[in-house]
Amino acid sequence: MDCLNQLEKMVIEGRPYLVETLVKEILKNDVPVYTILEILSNAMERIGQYFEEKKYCVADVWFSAKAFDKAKEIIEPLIPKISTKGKILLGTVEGDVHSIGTKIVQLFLEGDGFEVINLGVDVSYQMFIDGYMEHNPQIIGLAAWLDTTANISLKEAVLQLIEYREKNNLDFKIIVGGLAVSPRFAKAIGADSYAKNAREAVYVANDLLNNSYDRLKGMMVEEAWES
Ligand code: B12
Repeated sequence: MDCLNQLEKMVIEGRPYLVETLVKEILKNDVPVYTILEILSNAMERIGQYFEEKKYCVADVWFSAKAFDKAKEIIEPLIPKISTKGKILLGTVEGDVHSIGTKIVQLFLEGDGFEVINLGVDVSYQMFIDGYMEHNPQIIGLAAWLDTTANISLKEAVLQLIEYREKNNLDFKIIVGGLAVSPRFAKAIGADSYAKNAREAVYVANDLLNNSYDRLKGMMVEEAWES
């Protein structure tokens, strides 16, 4: 437990080398990878808060992102790639370089049995369409962090994907997320669903594909979508 608290602290303090040592130590003690993932997710959410409160500047955030990437590098190969639940194409929209959130969403979805193709950052609508043609996913997940990219690139990408879906008589679903997106905005631009965080993204993805999942936790998502 002490090591887990220490890990959260070291990610927040942005110390990649200590994070590497700690994650390896934690894994030796048979701690589930999912627990480590929760710790990383909490740490990164805390960093977002610190930034808002002006306790952290961009450089601090950058070091924490490096520490997060180091931990991700170690735990990613350990996440069982069962991929029985369906395929999801993920990406951060054009003009936006925020990637930590989508990486966390990817790890949570993979941990739940989805196959995820993460197109990374600065993804244009055409790249999403090309990605669909190449991988044939059941769900496409798009995210935006900046007001500008949400209002321009995300809106455009969702519009183009809906047009492409209708024109070709396809039935993939569109989920949107990221800090600049609200359930209301998601609905207004025509997305099929929205998730506030990685945990919700897992419930929403299961719900859209009618997979079984924890109904109680799913309710919270549905309430957010209704409001
Ligand atoms: C880290 C960070 C950066 C890092 C990004 C590093 C990286 N590799 O990702 C760096 C330093 C590069 C950066 C750059 C910039 N940033 Co910045 N950044 C942040 C910060 C502090 C934290 C974001 C984060 O990683 N949070 C932690 C993760 C775990 O949480 P999350 O991102 O919310 O992700 C969760 C959910 O959104 C959801 N989710 C994520 N993806 C998806 C996908 C789908 C499909 C779904 C359903 C759900 C989902 O699940 C995730 C996990 O639970 C935020 C502040 C904040 N409060 O969040 C500002 C913030 C987003 N940045 C901001 C700005 C302005 C910028 C810059 C323009 C700064 C500048 N002047 O250069 C540039 C933009 C460059 C660009 N073109 O994109 C603003 C945006 C303001 C706005 N509303 O437009 C914010 C809000 C800070 C602020 N208050 O000013 N940034």
